[in-house]
Amino acid sequence: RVPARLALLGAREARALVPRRERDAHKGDAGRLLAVAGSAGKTGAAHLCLLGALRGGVGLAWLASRPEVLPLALGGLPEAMSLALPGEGPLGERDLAPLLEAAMAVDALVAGPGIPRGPATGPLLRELLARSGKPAVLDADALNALADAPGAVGPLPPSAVLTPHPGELARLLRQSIADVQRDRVATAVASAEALGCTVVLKGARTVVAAPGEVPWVIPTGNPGMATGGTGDVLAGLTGALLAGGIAPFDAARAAAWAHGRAGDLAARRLGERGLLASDLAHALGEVWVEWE
Ligand code: NPW
Ligand code: AMP
Ligand code: MG
Repeated sequence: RVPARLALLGAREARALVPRRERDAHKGDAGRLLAVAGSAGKTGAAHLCLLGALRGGVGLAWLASRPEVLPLALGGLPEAMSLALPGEGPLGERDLAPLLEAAMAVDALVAGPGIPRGPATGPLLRELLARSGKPAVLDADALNALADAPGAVGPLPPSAVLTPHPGELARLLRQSIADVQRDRVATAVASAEALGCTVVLKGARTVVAAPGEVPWVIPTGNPGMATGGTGDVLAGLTGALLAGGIAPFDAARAAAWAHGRAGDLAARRLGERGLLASDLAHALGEVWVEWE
């Protein structure tokens, strides 16, 4: 269905979604985040996700991944902590117990960037969200894992934030990428209604939709962001805002806006061509300077 209207998220509106830190805040107030990310060939996805979360202002962040991934993913990131998931191969049933225990000690979850997936990964993630009750960002291969299950992809908890690019949303909806892109706002709205949670349809002019809400279009960002790893930074940043207690739809909109603005500031210095995902993550600091 075509939405009645849509709204363009302005700088002041985005900024108003992220409260200033209280003068007496401690790291627990800033929020604790558990990120399930990374695999042997994709340690960088986990690194960038954690970097996005830490530059996004999270108080404490843990990476949960296979043991051999951790040293590579967390190299150069001494602020992050880790949880080794014993064993090897795709994430599945046996990973539920350690993940659930860790999830109960944090304020929000991120799952997906670079994770190894198999037939049991989608059910594991659904179980983790349902049993922990924590707000969660699902990105990248967490979305593909949900799409791997046969039949239509069923609803998720309302506190979930999905951050698909058009290829990932096409897989989830069992449509073509052209179908998704034909009317991005209508597709984002329909998928948020069908999945029962916030959907961030990424790409030039990101659309953020949630059930019963007017969809918002994010005007920040540039084609320099079309480079590996920028989406992983967004997943971590969104998780940081969720962990800080911001409601899912607000966290999703603020994160998408700030992520695009950081991309714009970094591209001014490095050029669209020179921009790296890690530059974008570090430029989040410049966005917070503007906002604070
Ligand atoms: P095409 O064919 O290029 O035109 P995949 P991925 C389409 C991790 N990473 N508009 C695209 O289209 C991620 O976290 C690890 C239109 C293609 O069909 C994931 O876990 C990195 N189409 C995993 O790798 C750095 C668009 O989607 C498909 C589109 C795979 O993620 C890289 C590609 O998507 C990466 O972040 C758009 N705006 N955007 C690391 N350093 O460790 C995408 N498509 O197959 O899901 O592959 O996104 O690279
Ligand atoms: P991913 O494909 O998961 O790495 O995510 C790519 C990130 O870069 C998303 O946040 C996109 O919205 C952003 N991005 C990619 N291409 C563009 C573009 N041409 N204009 C604005 N943002 C973009
Ligand atoms: Mg991605």
